[in-house]
Amino acid sequence: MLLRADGSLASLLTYHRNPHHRAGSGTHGSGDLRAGRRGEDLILPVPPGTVVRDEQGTVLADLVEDGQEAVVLRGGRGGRGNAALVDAKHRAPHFAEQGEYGDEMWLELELKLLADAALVGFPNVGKSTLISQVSAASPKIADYPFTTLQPHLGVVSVDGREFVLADVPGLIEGASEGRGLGHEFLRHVERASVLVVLLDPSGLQEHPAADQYRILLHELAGHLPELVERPRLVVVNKIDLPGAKEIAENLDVGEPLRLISAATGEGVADLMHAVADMVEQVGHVAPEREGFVLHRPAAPGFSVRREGDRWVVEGKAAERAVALNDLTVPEAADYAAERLRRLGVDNALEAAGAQPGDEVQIGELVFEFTPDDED
Ligand SMILES: Nc1nc2c(ncn2[C@@H]2O[C@H](COP(=O)(O)OP(=O)(O)OP(=O)(O)O)[C@@H](O)[C@H]2O)c(=O)[nH]1
Ligand SMILES: [Mg+2]
Repeated sequence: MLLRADGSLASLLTYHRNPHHRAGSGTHGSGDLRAGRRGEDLILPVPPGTVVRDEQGTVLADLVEDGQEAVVLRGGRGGRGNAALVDAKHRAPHFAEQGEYGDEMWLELELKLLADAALVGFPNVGKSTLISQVSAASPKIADYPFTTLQPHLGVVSVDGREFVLADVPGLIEGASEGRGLGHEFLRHVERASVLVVLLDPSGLQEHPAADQYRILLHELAGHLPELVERPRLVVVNKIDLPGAKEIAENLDVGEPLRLISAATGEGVADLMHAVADMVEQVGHVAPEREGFVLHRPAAPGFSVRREGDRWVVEGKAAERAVALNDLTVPEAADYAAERLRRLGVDNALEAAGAQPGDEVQIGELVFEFTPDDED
């Protein structure tokens, strides 16, 4: 099974709704010189920024950029046909291998904060109101500053396109020097490839809208100069309030303004289209992470444990060694025994204290331990 980062996806919602996926099993090898077919690969698309963990929480892959892939599970190997099992001792084997079932496991998929667009504005301008209007995110909304203290992410769908919008806590004058947790909040803005600056024309703000804009740019630049070069949209919210539209229409910040009311929804759909367009132009975020880390699952091996007066050998490689279709054929049994010895199963059993004649179980097969004296 293969996971592939796909830039056209922005969420893991589909795996939430439909968590089970399976790749094909291998087919059996056969005696008429034919090998079994390999189980088919399953490719699961995930959004860039997806971290893949196994059930123990070990990171298997960190898919950062579009197109990156990670093999997390192998499909069942096809059984080898008799022709492939020929060796010095077995010139015409009358046995073939069984196809394997693929492995199965639960994977934990986590999408790291990678917003395409971030809402930037003074406290109380309506950032949380807006994100809760356009996405499933539902941060607390209240008529006092600093209601939001942690970034919230929402996935916005606009005619088949998706992007991730972040509601970032409000910024204030001096934020870039650390005022009002400024550094912390500004860090969330760094990763977004598009900024949506929200201004509040109502008298509820300490500063008039034009000043809000000037101060915000100053703080962005103070934190990270390149933030003012980021593509951005400038938006005036709350135009439903009495007199607010007039103020907004007379506002000149040297850039085109979009007027909306997050409360009534006026202008909101148009704004989301514009954000989606801009995100598309800029491309999804290239996050600053260590890059692509791929951790392969541990190589299949085997383990030996005692169960009552029997030794149980577990693990893919050992089970594969005895997965011959007919172990009652003496040469097949020899062949299996040889493979087990080469894997080190004999030595491991001996080291664990197995005595000649003890019962050993591998998969369905139970046999007597008969260590080879050759080595
Ligand atoms: N009339 C009107 N009120 C709005 C609008 N948008 C937001 N509000 C109100 O403004 C207040 C602040 O809204 P929030 O969405 O919490 O503002 P915020 O920008 O997230 O604030 P912080 O999290 O503190 O930074 C709330 O009382 C909202 O109901 C709007 O379009 N029109
Ligand atoms: Mg808020």
